Amino acid sequence: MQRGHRFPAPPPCHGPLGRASTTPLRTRAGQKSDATPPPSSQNARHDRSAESAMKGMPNATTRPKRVRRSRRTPRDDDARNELVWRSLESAQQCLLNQDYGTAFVHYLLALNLAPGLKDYARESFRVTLFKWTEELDSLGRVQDLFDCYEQALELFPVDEVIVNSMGEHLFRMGFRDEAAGHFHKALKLRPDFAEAKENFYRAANWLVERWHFLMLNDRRRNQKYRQAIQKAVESGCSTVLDIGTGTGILGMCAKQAGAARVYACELSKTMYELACEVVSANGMNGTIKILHKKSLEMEVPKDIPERVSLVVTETVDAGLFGEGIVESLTHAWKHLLLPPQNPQDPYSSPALTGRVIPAGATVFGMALECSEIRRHHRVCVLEAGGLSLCAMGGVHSPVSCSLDADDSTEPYTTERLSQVPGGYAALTEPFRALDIDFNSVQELEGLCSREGSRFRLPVTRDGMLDALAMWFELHLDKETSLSTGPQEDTCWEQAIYPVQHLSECSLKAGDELLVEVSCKDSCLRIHAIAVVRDGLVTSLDDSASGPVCGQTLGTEAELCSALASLQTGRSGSQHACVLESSEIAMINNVQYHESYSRALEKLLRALRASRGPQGGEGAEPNPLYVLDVSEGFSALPLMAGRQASVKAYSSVEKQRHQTLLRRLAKENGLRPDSLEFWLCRAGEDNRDAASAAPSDSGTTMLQRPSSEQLWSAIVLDCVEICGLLRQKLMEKATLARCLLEDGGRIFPERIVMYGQLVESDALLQESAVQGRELTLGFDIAPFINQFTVPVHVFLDLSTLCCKHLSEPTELFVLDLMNSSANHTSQEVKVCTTSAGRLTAIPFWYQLHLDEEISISTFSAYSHWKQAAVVLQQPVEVSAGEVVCLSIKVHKNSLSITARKGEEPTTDPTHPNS
Ligand code: 44T
Repeated sequence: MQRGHRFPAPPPCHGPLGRASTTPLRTRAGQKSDATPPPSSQNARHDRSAESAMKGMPNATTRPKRVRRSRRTPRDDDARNELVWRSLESAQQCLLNQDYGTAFVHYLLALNLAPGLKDYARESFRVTLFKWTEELDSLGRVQDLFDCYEQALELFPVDEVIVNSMGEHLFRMGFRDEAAGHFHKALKLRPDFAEAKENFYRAANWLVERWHFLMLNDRRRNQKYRQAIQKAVESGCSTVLDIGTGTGILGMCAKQAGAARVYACELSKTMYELACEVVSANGMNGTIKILHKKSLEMEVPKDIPERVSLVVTETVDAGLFGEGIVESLTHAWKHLLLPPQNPQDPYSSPALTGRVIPAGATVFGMALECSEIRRHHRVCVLEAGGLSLCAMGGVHSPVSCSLDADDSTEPYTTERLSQVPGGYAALTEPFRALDIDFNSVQELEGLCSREGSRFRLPVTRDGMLDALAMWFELHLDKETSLSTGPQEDTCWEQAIYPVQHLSECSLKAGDELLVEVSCKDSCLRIHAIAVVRDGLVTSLDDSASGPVCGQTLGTEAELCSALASLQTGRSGSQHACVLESSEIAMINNVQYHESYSRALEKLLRALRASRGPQGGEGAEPNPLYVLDVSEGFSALPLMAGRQASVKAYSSVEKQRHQTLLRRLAKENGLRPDSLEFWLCRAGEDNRDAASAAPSDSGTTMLQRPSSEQLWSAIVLDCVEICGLLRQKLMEKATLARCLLEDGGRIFPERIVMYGQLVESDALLQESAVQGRELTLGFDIAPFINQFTVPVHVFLDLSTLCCKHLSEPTELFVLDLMNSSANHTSQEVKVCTTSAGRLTAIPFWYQLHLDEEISISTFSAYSHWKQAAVVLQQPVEVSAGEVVCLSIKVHKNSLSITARKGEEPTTDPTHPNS
């Protein structure tokens, strides 16, 4: 639910691409930071001298010179051959000795001297390169690492494995644009290269956010923008700047409307390149000047030769200001636009004055009850799996706009309220929270310095105050507006400000809710301050418990003085702890904890029984060891640690998570030694092992509890919140199996993936620009659709607009206790239950903890979201027809293709074909 973590943000990356979540590549507003490359930029790498290129090599003081000699004598040739063979031999020997750096230097020398041997040595060269760069990576020698790749690519410029692998390093280090380029190239070299394909999709998801498709498919929005631009240009605005041009669409509208000169800027490199392609494909090459720049960095005449008469922009997010429109327009008025029209002179020429589309906006707000928002932002249960959770009281999510919120918090999250699972109830009427005139630089500048405005909202029905929501009407000009409201038929989401006060807040019809709307750090904020009931003001401030300010109110002045005496803002509870909203939803997932608690108890009881009585009277039996390697916060070790003679190990890394677990352990009467933190131990006892693979704590963690002990149970976190299986899951399971005592188990022991055939227009809309028609008459689809990805994540299947064409069907099984295979390839026949256009196959998992107990990742209170494969080509089906699904799981990438039952499969290598 948190912005930047839910759809349309991409899934977090693990495994080969590292843990993207630890690389802060997104700004608060969700903008990509590819405008500011990390320290060692592409150019820096290209500008390097040959000397610095040698830094990547150990024991190397001189670069193998590629001196071209005009004439060679036979003696020279002999000497050269001798050198080549000796180098090759040394390379192989070093490779065997795991001295990869030296092996790499020898290979470079040999193959540069004798290119004819490249094919012969290719495989070993690749292994050497990968091993050596892995080592450089773990030593943090980034520059050296890329030097090696560049040298390797000079030798093997069309080796798709090397190209792809370099892309993986680039991606992990934050050069996402360049990484995507490498994956794309690798795929061009070998179109069926599964790893490169998965990597490309992952990068595409980062680089071109899915809402681009929604916006381009929103015909009404496109037409309204075009109309407003056309009118402005026809009225005389002849020079135009499109800020945040995306695919270039608004700039092209201006040009088409007859603007004399059009400029456009775009901060994302990928989008900038896309805009260049689109503009040129539409025959406007050279007529629109596109800059890869943030508008705030633009100057006249350096970047554009003149001030413009019209700025067009759609740099607005669900919270209106989150893409920085206030700063961009303030800057544009000062540096890029002609002076505004003088109100005293309404007839001044539009060609000599400046104006902005959109001209302004009106923001609306509303209070609401919504159980889905509640369960993601506050702990609602007091007990789970037999554990008391009272110590969780102070936990809150990182979405908060209270006054003392720090950098780690977001002021709002987003939600499409019309589709929120479980629905919502409005507790007040929508109210007009703010009006902003984008044509007034004074208003733009004053926005953040102005005092917050307070509103008294009559409560219209009883309910729990879970959130305040905001949306807006964007006034393109005097006649045309676009609304992002929850009632509209729009693809826009609304900004959600969860109410996170310690005590629940029940409102009653007839109450008055006092809210404050303000603008801080260029973000709109809305904050519930107090409730007025029967003339009594109750503060909603957390520093107070219950009604702090019982004051009878008569006049407005009395209310004001009562409010003034109320402190606003969270004063900070002693026990406050921030958990991700998905972690809070997990705590609230009672069924998940009950299931784990029962399964763990069953297993541990059985193991204890099988060991029989131990030691003498009063002697401590040997403990049973339980390890939970969940990602992020997990209370499961407490469920194990609660039982007699169990030592439970948690792998939570963050200090605040450990503190919270200790507090819970104490509250639940666990003995202090029954809960331990595995990472602290792993750090102390196995420092070498841990530092050898810093990017993969998951597998580093998988070790014996101590040299002479094995685990009784290992809890593996198999499914990411976004709905995909975790990377390297089967490798981890294989490793975990080796560390289990006799009778020990992995939880879950088996995962069954289910899927369902559906017709969903909604999924298509956010997957690619639809239809054969041009977009506003422009050819855009083929370019942006290159960034289409087949797997959609973070879906709420319960509210996805779709028609079911089949029953849920088992697609495949992963046996974590048995198979060592990490890929599966399978054909499944599904019988359709209704006719329709099969466009997508949503999928989810049943996690079997043991024979009897299982958990679904698609249940009413699940903390997991679901995912779906969107088919490249829809398949028309009639009711009762059989559809054959060909499912391939390779490492972590899943692909599903569908064909009608009777059609022969096109894959001759398929085992079932
Ligand atoms: N999301 C809408 C936000 N930019 C739209 O790089 C609505 C989200 C949304 N370039 C569901 C539905 C919807 N100078 O490419 C981006 C961005 C660029 C700038 C140069 C600047 N100062 C900026 C600021 C942003 O502008 C483009 C558009 S931002 C639009 C945000 C369908 N979820």
